[in-house]
Amino acid sequence: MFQRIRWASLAAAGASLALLLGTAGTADASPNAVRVAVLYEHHNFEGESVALYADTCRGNPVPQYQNAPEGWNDRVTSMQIFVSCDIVIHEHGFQSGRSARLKSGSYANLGNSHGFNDTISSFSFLRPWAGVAPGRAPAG
Ligand SMILES: [Ca+2]
Repeated sequence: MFQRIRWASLAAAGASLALLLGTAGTADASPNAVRVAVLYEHHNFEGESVALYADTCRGNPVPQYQNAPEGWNDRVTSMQIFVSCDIVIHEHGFQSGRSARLKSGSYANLGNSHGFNDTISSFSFLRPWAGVAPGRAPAG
């Protein structure tokens, strides 16, 4: 709820939005977006962070980040994922390379747990109860 309110106020701020992103930044947010994850630069949720937003993970097509948010390619080491979506992390852009599907939870060191230290380049969001394999969302 707080995130929705914050985004609304940021959107109203218009041109000043870019100045406010910083360490608590948003990425590709829309007015109906909910926060689905926070990315962190270092292990144990330290260093700079950025949130990922999606309108929903309950419909098709589910949203994707074809590339990491600006400045975040090959940088993420820990991650928190909230209950709204499962997230597939991908080694390369456009959902290519190695991948791993992560359910909601706290991942303190993606290098140790999944071999993904400073290597994530794109994301897919999946409905939490969907049993499909990681990868691209179904087309239209
Ligand atoms: Ca990469």
